[in-house]
Amino acid sequence: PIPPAQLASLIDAHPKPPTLSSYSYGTAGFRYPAPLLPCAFVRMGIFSALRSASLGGEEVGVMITASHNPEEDNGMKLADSNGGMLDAAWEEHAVSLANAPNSKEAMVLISTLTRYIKGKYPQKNGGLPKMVVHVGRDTRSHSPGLAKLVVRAALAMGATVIDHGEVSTPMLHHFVMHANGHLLPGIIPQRCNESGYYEIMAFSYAALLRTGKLDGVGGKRLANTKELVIDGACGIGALKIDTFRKIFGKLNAEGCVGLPMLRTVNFPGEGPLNEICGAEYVQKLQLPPNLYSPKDKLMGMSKGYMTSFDGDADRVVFHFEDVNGKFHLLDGDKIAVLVSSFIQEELRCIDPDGQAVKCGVVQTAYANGSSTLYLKNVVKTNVVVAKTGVKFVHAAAHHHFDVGVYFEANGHGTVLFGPKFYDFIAQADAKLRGTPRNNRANIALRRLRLLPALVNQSVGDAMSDMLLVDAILYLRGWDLNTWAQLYSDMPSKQAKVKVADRTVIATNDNETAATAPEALQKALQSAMDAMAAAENRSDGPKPRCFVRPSGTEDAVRVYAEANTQNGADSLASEAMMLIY
Ligand code: 16G
Ligand code: ZN
Repeated sequence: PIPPAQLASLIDAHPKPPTLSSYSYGTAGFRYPAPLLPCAFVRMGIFSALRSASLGGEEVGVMITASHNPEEDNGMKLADSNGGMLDAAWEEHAVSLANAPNSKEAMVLISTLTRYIKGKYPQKNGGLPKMVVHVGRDTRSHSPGLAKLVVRAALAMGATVIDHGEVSTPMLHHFVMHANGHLLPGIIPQRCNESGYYEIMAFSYAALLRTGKLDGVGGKRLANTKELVIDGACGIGALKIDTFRKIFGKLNAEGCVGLPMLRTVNFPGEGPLNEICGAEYVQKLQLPPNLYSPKDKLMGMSKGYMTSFDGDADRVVFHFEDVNGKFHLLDGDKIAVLVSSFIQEELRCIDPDGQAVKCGVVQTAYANGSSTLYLKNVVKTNVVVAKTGVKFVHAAAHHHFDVGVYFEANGHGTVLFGPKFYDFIAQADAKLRGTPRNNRANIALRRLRLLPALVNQSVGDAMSDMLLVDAILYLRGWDLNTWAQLYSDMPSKQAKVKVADRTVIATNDNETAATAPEALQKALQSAMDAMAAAENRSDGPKPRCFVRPSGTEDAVRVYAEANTQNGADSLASEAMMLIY
């Protein structure tokens, strides 16, 4: 039984900040300047315990981070028991509890939820079912204090708390997914802690590399993929990759072939978190990151092959400087193309008709038009456009495909393997038994079977995605130019407009068209048509632009692309004028 007085006094000790009218649950949870958060964090500690109880005792997670936002901000992402984002209906309960004006009203909400849960899962002792909450935090200076509040509140509810300390967001989601792994089809439960995470990834990655030479195609590290430099954005990813670097050393000693040299730069403390470095900066500005690490650490570093993570390591983009010193960005779209074509080609080695397993890619409106065209025409896969935000693209991948690849252009993405994929593997295994180990179908089977272990299926994961991409390049015997040149991006322009009320702009479900104000979409369409007429190209993607209210900021975002940078810039300016 929960001692209500203790809970109420915990809530009272952290009152609502007078400067904040209400907390809102953005695309990825709560995100505010850190001093505004203690009130919400106490209540979310209580809430997460209730969420666990509401699932009959399945384990849930709380991640304390503000991702790619500046150091001053913090926030929280809630992980449901399948490792994914919190269920939408429960988001509403979370928001109500966060915004209850005082402890008395908060306690009313808590009692209502408690009664509901007890009705759903009656216990012999009349209490709530078991509650387990996993807590993780990024490297922000205020994260430990905020984590403590969550832990105290969850403990006050009677929950068991597993405090993982500093971890990346996807690690926390991975722990939660594996903690409940016995409930999830296809997921073989692993130890839900850091060493379990490293083990499964390192093992499957090394095993994938080992299939490299078998098909006579790849198994080669070309000049510019020998050293992989990781820009950790001065956040958690740098620390965790460093553990991986040590595991690589061990694998090497054990004779594992094909590993690249790993070098980590931009550790916490070496520079400001996410500032002029990291995935958000590199992708939005299309510029290389600043290198904050001391000079001696950078000595002899090649600029050939680099990745940038964001502040909580759930996003990754790749980039390199070519021999002429020109910067090339390989963003989430390029990753989606690489990964989906790899999986599809391997599947076809077993099932040439490609009928057994439905593959597809989920993109957002931000996906470069060239990538969409390439996926449809060259990879010949299905493409679905979903609303921006991980919870939307994840749900779409799950809903539409047996193997659903999703990536936002900003580098957040993963692959989801559905039950039909696992059935396919089991059937292929039976069919191919007794055939020569090194025929192409058997090699493909070995590769495909490793993917669900290497890929973090709970959420996009910079580390897991990085290893997957690297393994594919190695298996294909590709260098970065080959990958970069699969297609050329349409020049694009992103901008934001500060408006008094961003909600006056509304869009259709997948944000590709504005539905309000009424005349807006028509005006955008004629701007696009005029640009298409001016460019007068019969091939390639048509100029495109859209506007949408941001889900994380008080602004309207504008995106435009055209066949020239000037065209994209002027289309974006026109769209901005239409919003003012
Ligand atoms: C959040 C989303 C990210 C999305 C971005 C869009 C998650 C974990 N993160 O950061 O996927 O691209 O919001 O921001 O869902 P915006 O609505 O301000 O453009
Ligand atoms: Zn992030």
